Amino acid sequence: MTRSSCCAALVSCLVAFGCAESTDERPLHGPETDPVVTCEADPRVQPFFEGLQLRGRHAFGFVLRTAAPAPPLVGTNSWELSISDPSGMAFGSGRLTVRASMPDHGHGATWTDTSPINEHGEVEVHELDLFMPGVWRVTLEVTEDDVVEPTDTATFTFCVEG
Ligand SMILES: [Cu+2]
Repeated sequence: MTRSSCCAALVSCLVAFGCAESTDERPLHGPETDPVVTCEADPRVQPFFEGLQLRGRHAFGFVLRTAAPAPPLVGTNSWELSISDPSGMAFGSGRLTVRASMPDHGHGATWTDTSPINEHGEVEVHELDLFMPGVWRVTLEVTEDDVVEPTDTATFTFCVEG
């Protein structure tokens, strides 16, 4: 049941039966009445598909080539990405740092993954631990060799159902 149909059902219940004055002690929210967590219709989330491409503010390209599982599920996820420089050529050096957070819950992930980008601009991330259902924001930072600050960043926002 979606949240809106849940509310509609509650309103019609109040109108028809005067539930507000009921002495029934059963809580309105609990295991039987809470909807299954879904955020697919959330306007912030992006449809998740293999081949999804993002561009950073400094024109680096980030392509999510493969994801296992696809779409992402609660638990450990593995992604393969390709990074291109502002001219569109493979960015074949440096490293990719991945961070994750849940904006609705006000918490981050317990991990940060930094992996080397190979000479073809490819990078694999194997330990993306998305440990709760909901909206996840995953930030990708590409950093050149011998540099501390990220050269460019991009953010995926997507729904992990549960
Ligand atoms: Cu959370």
